[in-house]
Amino acid sequence: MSQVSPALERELPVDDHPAGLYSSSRVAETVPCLSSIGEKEIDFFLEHGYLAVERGFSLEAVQAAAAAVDDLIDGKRADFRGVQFEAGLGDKADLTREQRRIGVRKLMSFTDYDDRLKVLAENADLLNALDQLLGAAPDLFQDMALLKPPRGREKPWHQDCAFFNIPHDTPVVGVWIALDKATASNGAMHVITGSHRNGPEEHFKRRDWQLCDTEIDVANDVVVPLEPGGVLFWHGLTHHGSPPNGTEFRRRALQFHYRPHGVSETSVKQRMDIFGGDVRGAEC
Ligand SMILES: O=C(O)CCC(=O)C(=O)O
Repeated sequence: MSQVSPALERELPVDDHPAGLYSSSRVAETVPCLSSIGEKEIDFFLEHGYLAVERGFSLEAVQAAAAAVDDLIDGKRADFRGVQFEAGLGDKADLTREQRRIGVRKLMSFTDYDDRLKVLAENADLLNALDQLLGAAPDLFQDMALLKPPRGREKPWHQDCAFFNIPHDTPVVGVWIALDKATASNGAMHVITGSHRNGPEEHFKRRDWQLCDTEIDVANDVVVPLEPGGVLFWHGLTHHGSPPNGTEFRRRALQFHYRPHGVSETSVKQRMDIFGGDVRGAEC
């Protein structure tokens, strides 16, 4: 049965991204599990800017994490303030529990609120893989979940480092863990293979803080479908995004970002001097 009730359906936002911005003709290959990551896989990551893992976490761990996400949405931790709803949902007080669950787009900073989520970010095999991918001991510096609701919006193409006040040449690795099966139809992640090697690019405030649509190298788009528990690693400068969820069911994923231990913060101005296309009057 669809997760969209007729009442909620009317209020979900219309997606207006240009046609042809995502291609699913190239599909990511995966390595079997986190412990299969070795020299060959690190070389792949360094060349392509991403690495997909078929079974990163057990189904039990993923189901526990998904239940923890629902508990946070349901307000079981009264002190948790990190819930953000999909645009256009009106007064949240009028939503039923099910409508709240499927109306949430993002959870921010949850690992300290539920051990079922924290254990994933601290998993020994994950940290070992990150140690190799970063070439240094990893520090978790951001945790969030993008829970793409039924017919939820696109996340436009961007580089994650455009959001972080850290030196742009700091190696940053994002980790995306599928809680539901992610497919080309429900908004799986897409990456532009090798794009991290071009360095930082200007971002613009359009549908989001994003790369210019006309600059996306769609010919090198790779879609990353994953089963629940599958993991995507990507470089902080890799162009990536996700098209709208065209289905009637939510597509939930956790996201953790790691950087080498001991990196110090820069300022918004320093970040904008590099990534701020609008600020610098660039054309898009
Ligand atoms: O989960 C998604 O659909 C996209 C997530 C993403 O790229 C981000 O939040 O930076």
